[in-house]
Amino acid sequence: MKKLTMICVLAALVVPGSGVRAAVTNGSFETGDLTGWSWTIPAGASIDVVTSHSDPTGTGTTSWGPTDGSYFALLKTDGPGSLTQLYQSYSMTPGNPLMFDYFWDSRDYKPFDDTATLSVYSGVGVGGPLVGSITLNSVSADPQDYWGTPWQTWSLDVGSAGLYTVAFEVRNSLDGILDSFIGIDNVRLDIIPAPEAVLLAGIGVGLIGWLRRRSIL
Ligand SMILES: [Ca+2]
Ligand SMILES: [Ca+2]
Repeated sequence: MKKLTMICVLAALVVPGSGVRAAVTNGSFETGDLTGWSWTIPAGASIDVVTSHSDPTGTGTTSWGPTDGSYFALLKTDGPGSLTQLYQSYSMTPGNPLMFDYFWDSRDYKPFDDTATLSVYSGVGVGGPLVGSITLNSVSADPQDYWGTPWQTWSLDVGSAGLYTVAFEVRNSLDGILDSFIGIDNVRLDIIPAPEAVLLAGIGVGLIGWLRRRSIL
């Protein structure tokens, strides 16, 4: 509890003049590029801003367009254990969740357990303490190999006001032959009316609550 208080105080001190945005910058990628975002792209991996994506040999959903506007971000991993990250920092307060649209396009099969995760770090950047992380999808949990999901809307609420970095992540497993993808669009800070909010799980001593709202398609 003492540590938590210290983190919040530190965040309050860092916010002024740090360049951290209260709102999301280019959350729908309508600039056609990654303006406003930071990233980690290992060798062979990629993050592109695209108008469409398809996986003709996949199972489940196999083609995607943007959920908002004309563009979305497409993250690809590569190499054993390589982690591709796309992130931005926000001053967040309880009841004002970060919402985003997301899909998963696995190009791999069991036991090559590629995974997509959402991680939250304290402060600016991904070098700070990890507040919480959740697996959005993984090959081992998919109903079929080479699985793709429709776009889904997720939201992330915090239990304590502070400065956080939210990272969308895709990781390769065991080999670098069959890479997996995630798509991200329409990232925004929003207010969910209480009756619509359904708490799935708590992470980190109630600091973060993760909400899953609905599927779009
Ligand atoms: Ca968009
Ligand atoms: Ca793989």
